[in-house]
Amino acid sequence: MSVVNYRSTAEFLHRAETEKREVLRITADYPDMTVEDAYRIQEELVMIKLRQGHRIIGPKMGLTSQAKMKQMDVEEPIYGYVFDYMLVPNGGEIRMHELIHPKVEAEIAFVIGKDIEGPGITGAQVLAATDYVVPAVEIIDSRYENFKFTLTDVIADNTSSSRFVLGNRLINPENLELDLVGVTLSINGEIKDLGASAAVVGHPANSVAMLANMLARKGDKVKAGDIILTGGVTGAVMLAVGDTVSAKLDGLGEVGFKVVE
Ligand code: 0L1
Ligand code: MG
Repeated sequence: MSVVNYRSTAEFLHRAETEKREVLRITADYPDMTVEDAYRIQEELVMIKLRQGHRIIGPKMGLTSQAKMKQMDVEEPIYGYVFDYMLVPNGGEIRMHELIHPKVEAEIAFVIGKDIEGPGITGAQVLAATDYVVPAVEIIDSRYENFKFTLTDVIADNTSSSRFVLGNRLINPENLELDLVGVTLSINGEIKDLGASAAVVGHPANSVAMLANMLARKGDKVKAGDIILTGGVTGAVMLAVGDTVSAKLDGLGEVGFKVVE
């Protein structure tokens, strides 16, 4: 059994991101890698980015839909982190030459007002600690060849985090039935996918609760000021240069961007 070198594996994945180069999945070398190993690599990757001067905007949740969990054969979602350099202004541009093979998914983001410390956190406690919800799109860009990976590969790769866009409207979550938000994801005016927010573990607040409970296992918590992407309401759709992307979320508004070379 090979022993995972967390630091050098994180450096390998970091280079793949900065050099915009897809790489062979790391489980080809470390077939016995555990979920715990994968999060240790992710922590090293986060440290590299922090040492470079990047700032964490918040943790994010991935694999939150039944479809994605079934596809990856897991019973709980995974988390990663989004950073300041990943934030694209609403209506702004993402540059294809900075990325590998990006896909987009529509999400609901939570702006957290008070610390949320697990274990045992519920969706209701999350809603009480949330200042606002915001429409969002996440651009995921796995560093692995052909977006092919196992669960541990994708955790180590910071859950494919790459870019994200937040809408302009901040909505008080009390004013919405957050599990009943209808969402469309359009590219160049054509609907490419649609969904309902209950696809995110029954209610997007449950996703933040699960995050708080998972972070508690390593003595961490969801913090006041975090902006949290709760997981894809729609599936992820491949992007191409020239695309104009728009997500419409009932009661939350619209958010989008363009893809340039
Ligand atoms: O945000 C996400 O749900 C991405 C999780 C990683 C899986 C993927 O890259 O599709
Ligand atoms: Mg996502």
